[in-house]
Amino acid sequence: TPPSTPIPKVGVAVFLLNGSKVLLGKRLSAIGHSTFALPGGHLEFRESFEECAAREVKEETGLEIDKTEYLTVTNNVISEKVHVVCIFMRATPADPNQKPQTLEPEKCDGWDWYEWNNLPKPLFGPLENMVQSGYNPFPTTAS
Ligand code: 8DG
Ligand code: MG
Ligand code: MG
Repeated sequence: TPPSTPIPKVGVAVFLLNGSKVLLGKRLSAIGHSTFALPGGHLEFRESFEECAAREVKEETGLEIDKTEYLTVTNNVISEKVHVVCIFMRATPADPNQKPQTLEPEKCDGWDWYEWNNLPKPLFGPLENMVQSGYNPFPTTAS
């Protein structure tokens, strides 16, 4: 194959859940510029989904995570050149009171906690699609 042939990549995005809130940041990357998205990034060679989730959240926000679990996967054809199979995980912050830091200011305008019932707009396309479909990342409480 020619070196320029595009191939699908694997992304890992993390629903970091704090009470009824979720961590979102406004993207400054070309893909989804100015939209609100979860922390996350690309799976590295030989990495587990859990390891990738912890690494990307730490690199992007400085936060340590706990209770990391696989949720679902979506196939995201984002543009002519970008196709990402995205693994969605959920986790909780190890310290719920620790403030997220903007450690990659060229990629994110800043992180904040948002109520699931009052999400900011516009959401990053793949996340918007999940919310529109009624997806809920919170654990179902025993009844
Ligand atoms: P890296 O160099 O650190 O590995 O990558 P990154 O710059 O942090 O990658 P990213 O774009 O933040 O995430 C990788 C891909 O994951 C993204 O291009 C598309 C997919 N993805 C979704 N939904 C979400 C989401 O809500 N947040 C993030 N960060 N990525 C998502 O499909
Ligand atoms: Mg990253
Ligand atoms: Mg990222």
